[in-house]
Amino acid sequence: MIHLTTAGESHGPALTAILEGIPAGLPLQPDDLQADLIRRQTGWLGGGPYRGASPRMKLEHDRARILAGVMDGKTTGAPIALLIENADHAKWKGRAVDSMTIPRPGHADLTAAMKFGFDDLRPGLERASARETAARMAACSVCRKLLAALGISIGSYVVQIGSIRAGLSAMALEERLKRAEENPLRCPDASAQEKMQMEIDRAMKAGDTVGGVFEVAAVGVPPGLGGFAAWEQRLGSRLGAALFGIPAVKGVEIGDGFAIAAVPGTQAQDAIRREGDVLTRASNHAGGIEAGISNGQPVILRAAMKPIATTISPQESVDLASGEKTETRYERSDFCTVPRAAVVAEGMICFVLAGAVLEKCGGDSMDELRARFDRLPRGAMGDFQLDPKPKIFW
Ligand code: EPS
Repeated sequence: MIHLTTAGESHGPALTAILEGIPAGLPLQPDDLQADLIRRQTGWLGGGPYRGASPRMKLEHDRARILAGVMDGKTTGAPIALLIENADHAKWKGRAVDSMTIPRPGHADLTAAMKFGFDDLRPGLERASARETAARMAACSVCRKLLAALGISIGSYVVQIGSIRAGLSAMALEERLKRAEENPLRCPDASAQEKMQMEIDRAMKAGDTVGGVFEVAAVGVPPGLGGFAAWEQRLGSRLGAALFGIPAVKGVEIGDGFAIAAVPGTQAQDAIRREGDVLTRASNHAGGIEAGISNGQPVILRAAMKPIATTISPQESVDLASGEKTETRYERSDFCTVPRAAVVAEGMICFVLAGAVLEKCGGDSMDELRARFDRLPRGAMGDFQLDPKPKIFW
């Protein structure tokens, strides 16, 4: 129902995004996209980036221009075109650039060279760079706006950086999401947050990088999004694919994911209860998705990010021009991107959920969409039509 294409190289003139399928009538200004662009760069809205974000984040002041699909401050239903200029491009334009022939293990350098037969590694890494997520973020922020108009909100928080884990088991989801916005590492646990910054500082001092784990939550998601009739309809498969589409993400879980594999079946489910006229659940191990369909509980996803491949300390490699054993050379990069990736993940979830809502409800205008969305069943007893009579099915 909705489709997103981005284009642009990390140090080219600009990044662009075309987002198709957003209904007409959604109020949209460049300022609406600004908060997410700043959060993607710095981790939060409270000031500059954390220590260990790429120095590029201080050079770029990402701002999206809306080139198409919006008239008189409202979407028209036509494709939305967005453009973010690369400030760093000025340093590259017209300049002869030294060849790059030594691939960094873990980056796109080697796989791109093998795949495309490049005579230099830059054409691969320029597009593979996580700079692309700026364009994605702007487009996904449009999806966030659509979801917000329907009462669906998406947030994220960091649960682990390197070996430091946040202690969040006693903290309600709402509190986690609120506290994540109060520090650039997006960690709701203040004492863990300090240790996480020290972990990043240690990695920087050692010329190394550090990975981690973040969680993304969507609140207000109605029951019934996704499907199980085909594997690609499953909401989990779509959300998982979207998270795996973020550079350096190597693991994804839904709800209690891998941990639930170790407990008996009777303890792994979320008991169904009736409170007055509505059904409630005793827990949310399922992360808001059962059998590929949203169940009305918060949708919770977790993603593990490997440490960034670009390190100041050299790593073993081979010069592809000479064939000689050698070591990697340093290119400017982040030392830790986990908090920034968490914000990108919010965007990806916004994109998938906006698509799933439009698939379920349709509508060419926001008014049509909203009217259909408001009529969706929410799991009240009166919504069910079960009949206890026996039936002959086949
Ligand atoms: C990024 C821009 C890039 C990197 C980083 C993310 O800019 P530059 O290469 O000029 O420093 O800082 O890219 C990566 C982490 C990567 O692996 O490519 C951005 O805007 O997010």
